[in-house]
Amino acid sequence: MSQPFYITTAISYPNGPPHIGHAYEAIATDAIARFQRLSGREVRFQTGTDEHGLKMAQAANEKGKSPQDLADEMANQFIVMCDKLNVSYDRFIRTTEADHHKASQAIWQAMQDKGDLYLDKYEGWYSVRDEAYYDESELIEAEGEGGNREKLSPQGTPVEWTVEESWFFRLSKYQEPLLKLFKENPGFLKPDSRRNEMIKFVEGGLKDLSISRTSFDWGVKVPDSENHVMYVWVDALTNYLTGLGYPDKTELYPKFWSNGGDINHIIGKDIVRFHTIYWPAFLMSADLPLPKQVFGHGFLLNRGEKMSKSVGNVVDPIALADAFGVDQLRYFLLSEVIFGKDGSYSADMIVTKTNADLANNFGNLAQRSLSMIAKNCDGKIPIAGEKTDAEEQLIGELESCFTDIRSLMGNGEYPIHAAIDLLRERLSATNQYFADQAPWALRKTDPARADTVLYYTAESIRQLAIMLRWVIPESCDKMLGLLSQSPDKRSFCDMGNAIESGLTLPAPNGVFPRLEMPASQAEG
Ligand code: ME8
Repeated sequence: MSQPFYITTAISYPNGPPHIGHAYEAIATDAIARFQRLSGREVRFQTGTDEHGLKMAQAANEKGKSPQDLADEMANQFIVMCDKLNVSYDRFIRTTEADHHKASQAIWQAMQDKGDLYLDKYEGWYSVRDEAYYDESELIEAEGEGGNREKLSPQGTPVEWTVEESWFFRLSKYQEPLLKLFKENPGFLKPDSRRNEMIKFVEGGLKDLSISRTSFDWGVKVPDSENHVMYVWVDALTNYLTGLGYPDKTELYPKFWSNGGDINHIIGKDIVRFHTIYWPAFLMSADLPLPKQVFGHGFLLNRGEKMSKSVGNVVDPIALADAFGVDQLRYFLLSEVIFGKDGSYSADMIVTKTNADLANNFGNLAQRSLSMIAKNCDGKIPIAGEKTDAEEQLIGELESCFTDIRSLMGNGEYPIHAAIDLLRERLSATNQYFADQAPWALRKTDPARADTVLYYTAESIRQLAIMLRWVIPESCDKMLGLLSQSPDKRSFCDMGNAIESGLTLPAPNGVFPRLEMPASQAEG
């Protein structure tokens, strides 16, 4: 039995509704989780919301609400988004839950017991939007939102000079262990380009990290230091442990974390520092095992501009899914964006790509072949005669595609787009096979041969639907339903069980509608 697989997204700030960047991360992580499940692995997939911190407190204040009310309202929208997009999480965690406070206090205590925490005074440039302190040397000078030149964080967000009493974490102590981690373990941070950036950052010298706040109280209380709340990133990162029951170490924790667990964090490129420097340092301090991999995906750009709630050019993922279809949105994002790089989105790109690959390629193939089976074979999978070279090639290439996508998805870089490209090529090749063999013409000259062609076309569709199920689950399940495949016969281990002749099929109907540009999106 292969090792259990734990995969997480970042937990999102619910200071506003989810945007397409959140949807992208959830969909990509879901695709990887589904791929692993189809491969037969035991998977635990966690996502959720990061509800503490000054950013949440300020957003609530601006809206005239309590932070808890804002968190309740917005977290619900994130849950609705995940459910709508078929994101197959096992746990949706909210950091305001009592078990999360307990877990955060437990890791704090473990770091304190190690002698890694001390009380001091902090003075520095703080960005509320990034929830991070910056060094003077990291700041940039640029035009701020008021139009004047001002000091901004490296992310371009406003910073304020802040002085407060604070607990500190001895991050400096972990400089060498972190460099060792990066150097000895090249798989820890992917893609590679992000690793070099982090190595440079650590080599530049690590300062101890301020990890508590006294200026506000919306957070997890520091044990025995009641006027301090934890810096939001300390509690946020701990969510990955909370979801496994930590500090209880009896059930999920040993299965997915401690026993050499295959632990994978999928996050955006802007928060790689928190996940590959602070997080492993906290874990080392608390004597807990480290994740196997942190993957920093790229950003989704709306006509070339970074989207953010603060900037205001947010695209509502639920509206997009309503306009184009859930699987259309999933397919577009996963096939268009090179995983790890930035990608761009527009409404006409979604329409063009999904019409070409889903409606015309996959949809037409299924519709044409299954209607022929309905009409000419009494709605039953026909009997296959001897394979000719054409079928040998068709089936042989599907087999190698199956091997190739598994090896691509197992190489630690998750080239989702490349795996989908291979599948798209197989869809085109199957369409070509169908067109070349022309079973409608064979029907008149050689009906047994026409049956053979229809059989292998149906078998190819079955295999393709199983191989694409992690990308577009709902459509592939519809397709497999049209082939009368029971729900427990739709995993990678069923690839080799060819469809049975004589199986009765339901009346075929279209799985992928052709999209028109909806009027509501025409401007986008
Ligand atoms: O960073 N394209 O929350 P968040 C792709 N609470 N991904 C994007 C994106 C975009 N345009 N914008 C944001 C936080 N993301 C913290 C995380 S984890 C312990 C705490 C990604 O709501 C972003 O990179 O700002 C992050 O991975 C996730 O969405 C949540 O972002």
